[in-house]
Amino acid sequence: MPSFSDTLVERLAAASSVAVLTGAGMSAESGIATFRDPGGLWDRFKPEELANVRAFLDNPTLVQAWYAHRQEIIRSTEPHAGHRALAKLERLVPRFRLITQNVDGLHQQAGNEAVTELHGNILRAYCVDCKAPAEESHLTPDRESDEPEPVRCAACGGLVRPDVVWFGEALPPGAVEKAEAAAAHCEVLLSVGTSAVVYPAAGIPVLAKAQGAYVAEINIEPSAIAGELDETVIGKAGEVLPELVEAVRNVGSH
Ligand code: BJW
Ligand code: ZN
Repeated sequence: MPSFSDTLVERLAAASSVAVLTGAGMSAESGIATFRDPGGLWDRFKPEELANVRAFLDNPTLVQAWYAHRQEIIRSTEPHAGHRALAKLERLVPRFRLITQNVDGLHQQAGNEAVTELHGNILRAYCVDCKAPAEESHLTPDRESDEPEPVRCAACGGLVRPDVVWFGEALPPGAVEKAEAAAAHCEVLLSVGTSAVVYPAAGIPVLAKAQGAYVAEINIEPSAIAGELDETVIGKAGEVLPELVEAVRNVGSH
């Protein structure tokens, strides 16, 4: 039995403009740990303590090693059925925007084209001083020596950091504007696999709702903003999304 409502299927089938916001729960079934669930990536650290410039400057080797480890995991993962369902949905809907907080590139790998990355991409890296992109995005500190040395820029010797957005940093130029415009103009917004505690991303479903969209979230448990939305579909992204998109195709307006 599908856990979503007929209203959601009908609204999606009739919509000419749809936006989707995704978070770490979207990638969980691809084998990438989330941030805040038990056993998640940051179990030993609070993300607010590690994902900021001060933590990086205090201990660049630790932070680089941490990101190098995550790059390795992400390079070996693949999109799942839920990612593929969202790629299908993009082809069904005339105006579609996928807004993601994820830094793993799995939506693009699955075939989505209209993707706005709010928090950057972990597979890129750059120099904090001259801003040059780092060759091969390599972030593995030299652990051969007794005192591991952080990775430095080949051009100027500055520290190399991942091209992601840390707390207190501005989101990529134009990203929030694009996401908010899509949210303000869509008829349906799906918020998938996000705890909705990190802003400005968490404000996007609420903005869509205020502007008249039908807003549903898909999550294994209600998020921090569940009470403000039209519908919470309890279930895994990799199971609910293929069923939902199939139901929309069967209604057939698209
Ligand atoms: C499943 C599932 C399955 C599991 N299926 N579901 C307004 C109010 C209060 C504070 C602020 C505010 N505006 C800004 C702030 C400050 C701050 C903030 O929000 N702080 C809060 C924590 C209080 N925000 C910022 O600092 C942002 N910058 C900013 O606002 O700049 C302003 C500025 C302007 C001009 C100049 C300068 C500054 C930046 C935020 C950056 C966030 N960065 C991180 C790290 C990225 C890099 C990396 O990967 O290391 O982004 S933190 C981390 O959290 C990551 C995520 O994208 C983000 C959100 O997490 P997400 O995706 O929701 O994951 P989880 O783990 O929390 O949740 C997973 C969910 O999935 C759960 O609900 C599960 O139940 C579910 N789930 N399995 C479906 N199979
Ligand atoms: Zn440099």
